[in-house]
Amino acid sequence: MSQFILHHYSMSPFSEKIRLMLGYAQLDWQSCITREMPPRPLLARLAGGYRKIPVAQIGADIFCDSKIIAAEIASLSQKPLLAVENLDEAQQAYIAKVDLEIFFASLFVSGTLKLNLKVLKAMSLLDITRFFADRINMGRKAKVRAVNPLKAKEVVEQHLADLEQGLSDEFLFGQEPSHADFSTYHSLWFIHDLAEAPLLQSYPKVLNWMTRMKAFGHGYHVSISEQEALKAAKAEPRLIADEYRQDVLIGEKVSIAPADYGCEPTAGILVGVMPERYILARQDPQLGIVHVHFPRQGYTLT
Ligand SMILES: N[C@@H](CCC(=O)N[C@@H](CS)C(=O)NCC(=O)O)C(=O)O
Repeated sequence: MSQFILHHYSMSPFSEKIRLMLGYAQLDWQSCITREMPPRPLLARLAGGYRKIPVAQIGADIFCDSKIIAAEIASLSQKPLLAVENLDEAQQAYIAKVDLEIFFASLFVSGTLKLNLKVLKAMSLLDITRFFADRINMGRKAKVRAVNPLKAKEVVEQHLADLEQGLSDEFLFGQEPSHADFSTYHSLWFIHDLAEAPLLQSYPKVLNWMTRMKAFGHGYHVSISEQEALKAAKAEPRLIADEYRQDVLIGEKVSIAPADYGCEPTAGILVGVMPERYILARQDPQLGIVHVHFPRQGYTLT
């Protein structure tokens, strides 16, 4: 069994992006389910303050943000197009847009009865109350306003019309799926599969592409407990090549936080600076040292 652990929850669109990527990459993985909102004591030990989902783990290396997780999947599966940094500027800009503006617009248009019933089935009333309080608070503290909720439907419809017009190949940018396909998929999955909102109906090419994407599945995975994930973290983090240990800040105490929303920082010692990522070392009394990987793009280092 592979050592790749995904910390996620079923209704999380960004987790779906990674689950589907794992299916496409045909990598085995271990599934560790986390709650829909903090507190998440296990993840706090692994990733510090970082509060977004998904988080991935390979032993004592912890990967925050779907961009960094995708870079790991790309290198494990030899599928370079899954890593954002291997794509051209236009595709990278497109991914930034769908992962922020289209993601939020999709959440706003997905308030269907069907979604509410699924949420009621999956969570207790107390947790639903906590969930909404948490998300309202997160929205208040956000540093960006991704989309005006009143314009969300318009934004999603324009996005769907653009996709329908642009889809001339099997996938968005050619015959092979890239990170852009998975970034596009997760928001539409939330609208179409989870909320069952009838918004995609008049876009046959988009629906066919969704079917092709969905066919990748989630790959072979086994469920593990939080205790097992903790046990896996009691290992040596992997070595960082000398070329990534040259930055003047290496060895300094820093904190890293997303620059958009959910901006809770993670503090640690900077031990690696790579073209696409920062690596922080954190000490846990029982686990020893863990290395936490963050993207550089969209994150602030203080
Ligand atoms: N930039 C992040 C965004 C992740 C994200 O926004 N995830 C949502 C769930 S789909 C989240 O963390 N919501 C708050 C939470 O679950 O606590 C990534 O690419 O992983």
